[in-house]
This record gives sequence, C-alpha cells and structure tokens, in this order.
Amino acid sequence: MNKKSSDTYDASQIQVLEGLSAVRKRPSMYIGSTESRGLHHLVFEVVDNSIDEAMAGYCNSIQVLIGKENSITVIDNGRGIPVKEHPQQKKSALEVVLTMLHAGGKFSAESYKVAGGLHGVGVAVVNALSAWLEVEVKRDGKIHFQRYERGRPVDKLQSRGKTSRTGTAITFSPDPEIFENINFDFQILSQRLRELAFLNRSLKISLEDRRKEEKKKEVFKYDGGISSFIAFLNRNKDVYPKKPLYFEKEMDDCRVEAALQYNTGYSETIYSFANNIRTQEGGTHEAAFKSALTRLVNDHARRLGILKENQDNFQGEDIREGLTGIISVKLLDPQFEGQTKTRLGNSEVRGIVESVLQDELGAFLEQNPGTARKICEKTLQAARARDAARKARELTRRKNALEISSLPGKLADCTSRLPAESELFIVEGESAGGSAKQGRDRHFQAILPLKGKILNVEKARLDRILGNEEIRALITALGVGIGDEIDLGKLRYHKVIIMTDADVDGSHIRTLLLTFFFRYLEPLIARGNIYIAQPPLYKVAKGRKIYYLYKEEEMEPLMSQIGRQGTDVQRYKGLGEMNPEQLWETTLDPQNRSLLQVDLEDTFLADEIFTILMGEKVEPRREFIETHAREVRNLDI
Ligand code: 0RA
Repeated sequence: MNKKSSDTYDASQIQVLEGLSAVRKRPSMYIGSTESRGLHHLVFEVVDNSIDEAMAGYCNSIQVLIGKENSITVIDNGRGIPVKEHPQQKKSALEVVLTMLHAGGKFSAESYKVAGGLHGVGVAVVNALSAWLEVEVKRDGKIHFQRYERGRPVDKLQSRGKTSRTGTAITFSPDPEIFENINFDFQILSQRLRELAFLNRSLKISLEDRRKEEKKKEVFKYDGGISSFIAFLNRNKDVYPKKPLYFEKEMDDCRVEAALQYNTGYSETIYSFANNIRTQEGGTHEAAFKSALTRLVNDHARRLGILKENQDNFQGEDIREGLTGIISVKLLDPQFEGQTKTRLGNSEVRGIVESVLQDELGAFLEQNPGTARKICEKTLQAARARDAARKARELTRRKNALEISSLPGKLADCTSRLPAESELFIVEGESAGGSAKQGRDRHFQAILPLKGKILNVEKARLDRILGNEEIRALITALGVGIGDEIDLGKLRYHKVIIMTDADVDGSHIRTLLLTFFFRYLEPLIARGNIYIAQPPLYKVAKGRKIYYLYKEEEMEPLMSQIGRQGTDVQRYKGLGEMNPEQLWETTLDPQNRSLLQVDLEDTFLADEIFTILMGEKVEPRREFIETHAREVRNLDI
C-alpha cells in the first residue's frame, strides 16, 4: 500500500467517526426527537430499507420482532446488503452502509425508495444510536455476520456457514444513554406496519412482541392493497359501492394506485401517499385525484339531468361528502415541498393520475348507473345543505373583534384581549357554570356554560349543526369560524378547556365536544389548543387539612398515611358540588390544576373511535366498548 492511498484511507476513516459522533451529539437533528417518536423512528428507518427491497421487487416478507429488554429485530428476504469490499472505502459495503451517513443511496439510483427520502436518514443513524447492533446477511451462498457497539464494529465481518437464501436481519438495542425511555409501543409499530402492508400489495409484514410470557403477534398481508385499506377505514360504516373502486396504472416510471368508496356519513377522508410516505399537505397527485373526480361527477350529473342547464357545477367538497379515498404514487425522484415537506411537487404526476381516473372511474360510472346516480344525488343533498349552512353561519360570524355585542349572551368573557393568555372553559351545566364564573380569574379566564347535551355532529349535516344553539354559541365565542373557513389568527383563546363531570353524562358530553372539534375544528387539536380539565374525584378532610384526590388509586396510600379515624371523605359527583373557591383551587388555578392536552396524533384511529362511538351502527359500538373498555376510559380521562 503506497502512502497516498493509506492517507486517503485514514482520512475517510476520520470522516466516518465524525459522522457518527455528530449523530450521537445531536440525535434530534437526525431522528426528530429522543422521545417516543424518535425511538420508534429507529424501527421504521430499518423497515424502510426492507420496504425499498420490496418496492424493487426483491422481497415479499418482512418480520419485526420486539425482543426481551426492547431489542428490535427486522428480518427481510430481500437481496441482502452487499458485503464485497467497497472500492473507495476499503471496507465491506455492509460496513459502509452501517457506518456512513447517507451511504445507502449510492448503490442503486434506478429504484423506488422510501429510505433516504423524507424521513430516511439511513441505517447508520440507527447504528450510531444503538448500544449494540448485530447484522446477519444471507447473500452469495453464505451467511455473514457482524456486531457493532455504539456505531463501531467490534470485529471483522464473519462467515457463519452456507445458505441458498438471501436476506438481511438487523437486531438493535436503542442506547439508554440517548433515549430516556426505550420501551417500544406495540400499537405505534403495528399501526405503521399495517399501513405499509396496505400500501405494498401482497407484501407480508408481521409484528411479534416477545417481551412478555404471553407472546403477541399480528400479520399484515393485503392482496387488495389500498382497496383493502379503504375497506378497513370504512369497516364500521354503511358503504356504496359494496366493493371499493380500485385503479392502477404505470406510466413513465410512475406507479399510480387509487381507491375510493362512499359511506353514508358526511365527512371527507382522503389520504395521499408518495413512495409510502403520507403526504399530509397533499400535492399534485391529490389535486389531480380531486379535480378528476369533480369533473367526472359533474359531467355525469348533467347527463342524468340532476344538474340543469342553468345551474352551476357542483363544488368538489360537495362531491366528496362521505368519500373515503386513497391515492398512492411511487416514483423515482419524489420532490417533497411545503412547510413540513409533505406536499408532492412532481408535476408529471398530475397528468398520469388524471388520466387513470378519467378512463377508469369514467368507465365505472357508465357501467354502474345505480351507484352513479346515488353519488350525484348525495352531492345534490350536500350542495343544498351547504347553502343552508352558509345562511346559518352568517349568524355566527363576527365581522370584527370590536363587535362584542354579537358574543353569545351566556358567555362570561375575560377582560384580557390577548388570545395567548386567554382561556375558555366550556362547562357542563348551568350550576357548575355559575360556580366557575364566581371562582375564575376574570382577567384571563372566560366561562361558557353549556346546558345539557350538544348535538351529535356525527349524525348531522353542517346546516343542522349550525342550527344548534349550543354549538353556535361555542363557534362565536372561539371566533375562528369552522371547517374550510377557519382563520386561526382569529382564535380568541389559546387554551380551550373542556370541563365536565366525572360521570357517564360528563364523559358523553366530552366525547360529543371532542367529536365536534375533530370534525370541524381539527386545526385547533393539531395546534394543541384543546384541553380537558381534571376536577378532583374526592375531597378528604382531616382536622384542618384538606386533600383533593384526582385518581381512585390515590385513596389507599393517603389513608395509610393519615389514618381513617376522624377522616371525612366526600366524593364529588359533579362540578356543581364544589363551591367557587374549591373549584378555583382544584381545577381552575394554573398553579395547582392539571390539564390534559388533547392530542390526536393518529387520525386514522381517532376517526375510527369517533365513528364507532358516535356513528349510526350499534353493533360495532357495543363490540368496541366491550373489547376496548380500558382505552375508552383513557380517551375519556
Ligand atoms: C445497499 C444496496 C442494496 C441493498 C441494500 C443496501 C439493502 C439494505 C437493507 C437494509 C435492510 N434490509 C436491506 N436490504 C438491502 C442493493 C443490493 C444489490 O444490488 O444486490
């Protein structure tokens, strides 16, 4: 080896070490956070590499195992990570992939990829953030093995016998020096793995939890692809047509799949994906899906005479009422744009998506006149309802901030005009409302008492919802508008706090309110503006000392601490039983209270829960409550 090449070797070596220590120094730069989200990201990072093998057509099975002590194993039957010596790096390609940032992409440019894309940071990052990682590659007739600790190989690549198979198995153990909590959540993993299985038709993905004696295993494999995804999302709804529509086409290296189905509800659910990544901000594929659908349904409504010559076209949102749709594209060079880099920018996708819908959805509508008519008629109903809603909405809209007179009569507003410090308490019942009004700090706390139950928004269209006095009062008080017309800059309170009794009625009202926020004011949930107050369950008095208990489990420890003798225990059945001072002390005072921030990270799950709890079908609701009694209570805390 001459001096020159040995120099280069040393130099590249240094660069590698620097790369990994940079990852360990600032892990959040690479994986977003070192909390739960970042921890789970490690798994998805490895899985994404296996998914790439599947998208390239070399892998049809991926197994994920959660081991004892929270190690993760990802096994695939792809080509296996190459093990030959890397010509420039003078070490095995495997080691390059596992120790150099962004090394993955250099191998094969001509394939569809998730890894290295939007979230992809490469398996080297997973390696750097693991206490240890072991990799086994089956390739070229042999089994190869290597172990790493905190990103560095502890020995050379070893041979562990012969095999005729190919594939990669990576086992890693997240480094507790980096992650505070390394406990993997089965639900979080299963949710995304299921989604990946929907998005990659016929790919088998399994998840097995081996942490407890009683092992848990789920296997996802959907021969219907995103058509099965639609069926899954609509599984508790009344649907038409019975089988979701499904279209696919490949053109100029762009694979397009679309699926859709209507349900008898009123909300629109469209999910779009590019290379298996959810494009939350939409993009060319989603826009094309919507515009093609709008054009086709309008054409059809005219042909059927449902739209008369002198009438304007239906609007897209009316056509999409009750629609569940998925558009998934796979392309070689996805361009992600937008604030959160989740909007697809590739313009060539537009024409391809439009043409597949034009041809195939067009043909479907021709051949299925019954369904076509049903879609057009539902659209007509939606358009009429929206017209009525517009009129009702005018009543709720505040023209400018000074128009205090239009605020609802029963709102006890705060004196502050700074939304950032202002809080709105939505309180169940007039009597609790009265206590809250007296007990609050009127400078920054406003109280809106709601009488009785609000309307179940899951079972009503917007015009009826806006006809409901309680909901109108709430919308007016918030000031942001509703649905597509939301203007977050007009939000009058940055904390909106739901305060209901700790009983069945209270939890029902809370769910009704949350459903309303979820369906019509989701941006407030997404921004973390919605909270749930936690009033105490018990007041325990002993002598002059008073204890408030917020959880059932706090009772025993307290009793063993202070003794039962001469102790007075009062169970609060409702907020109304507390006097204004007690309410302030326990539930309103920012110094003492505890609030739960409502966080609907997983909108699929939230949609499902609200549909089941609030929707038309009784049977799934009973089943859900029986099997998920504990989660429902958690949702309901
Ligand atoms: C680099 C190049 C090739 C495959 C892979 C990496 C690869 C990485 C991982 C990670 C988990 N499973 C994986 N499977 C494959 C292409 C190999 C070739 O051209 O034969």
